[in-house]
Amino acid sequence: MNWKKVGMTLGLSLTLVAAGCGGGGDSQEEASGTTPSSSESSSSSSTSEEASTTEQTSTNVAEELDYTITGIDPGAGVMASTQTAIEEYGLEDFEIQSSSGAAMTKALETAIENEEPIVVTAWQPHWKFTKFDIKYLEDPKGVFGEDETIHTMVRKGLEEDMPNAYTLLDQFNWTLDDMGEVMLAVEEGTPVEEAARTWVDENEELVSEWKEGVEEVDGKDIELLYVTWVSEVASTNVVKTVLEDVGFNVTLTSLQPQFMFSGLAEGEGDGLVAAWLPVTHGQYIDQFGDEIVDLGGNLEGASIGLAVPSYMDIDSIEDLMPAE
Ligand code: PBE
Repeated sequence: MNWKKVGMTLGLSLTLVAAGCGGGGDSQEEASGTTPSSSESSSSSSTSEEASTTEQTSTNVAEELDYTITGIDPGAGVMASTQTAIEEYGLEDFEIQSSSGAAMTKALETAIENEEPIVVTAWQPHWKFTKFDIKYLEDPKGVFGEDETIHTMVRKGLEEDMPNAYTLLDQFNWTLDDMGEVMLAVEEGTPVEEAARTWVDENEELVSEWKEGVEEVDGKDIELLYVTWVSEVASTNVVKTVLEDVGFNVTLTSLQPQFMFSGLAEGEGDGLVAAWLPVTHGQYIDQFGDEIVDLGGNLEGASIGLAVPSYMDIDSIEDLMPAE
């Protein structure tokens, strides 16, 4: 399989993240100012006016959004769920624009700077919820599921071939806040290896639990598969750092989501810490789960959904529906 090529393409999108972050930090203030219509709210008898406003808003929202949902890479679970949402909520007039995580956050940033409407495929943990004033749209039909757990998975035979790596991967476990710290450092410009190193050094106690019963090895090769979503860049690099600390020689291979799972099933790589369940990557587990060993959750409380800037006057995916 052509790992290199895929890796390079994704490497480029990482560069774009870095470029996109550099200048954006201090130009946000303006966007959070007052809304232009706030002086109108003094009029009291506005029931009928409100009703028609709601209807109009719906029409306008779909139109103003150009019937477009700004997505990320096509193989992402949140993209598949968005396609399901389009069907379930009768949003057939909408199109999902696929791009990359970096391009999505850039589009979000630009829209917010201009206070324009935008709806994006979103997930947490992700720094966009800290950096931007955005909200998930309610999902009354439950298309995007409830809280997700991120799982660690390894290839068949790893337990026998590399028991120490297996034990360490099995014991890897952290929280939303932990992952958030690494992600934020990277978003603020720290090279990811350095951010991972710092986090590992500052969290010795937790990390020592992952290493319990793990014996040092002498330069054994191990390959972890991942996708360059900012959350997975953070987790995979932290695990790499700890594996290196016990003597492994770690290669990270970035792939498109489907190849991350098929690659592990075929034994092309040794493990991954990036499987979101039950909904996000459910389709991949249906497809490849029998050929993969699931070591269980490494992080609880993740989530996916559609998100909009808080200044947008809608709260639910249902509100995207164009009025008749
Ligand atoms: N994500 C980040 C991935 C899983 C991790 C939400 C973009 C996805 O949708 O597949």
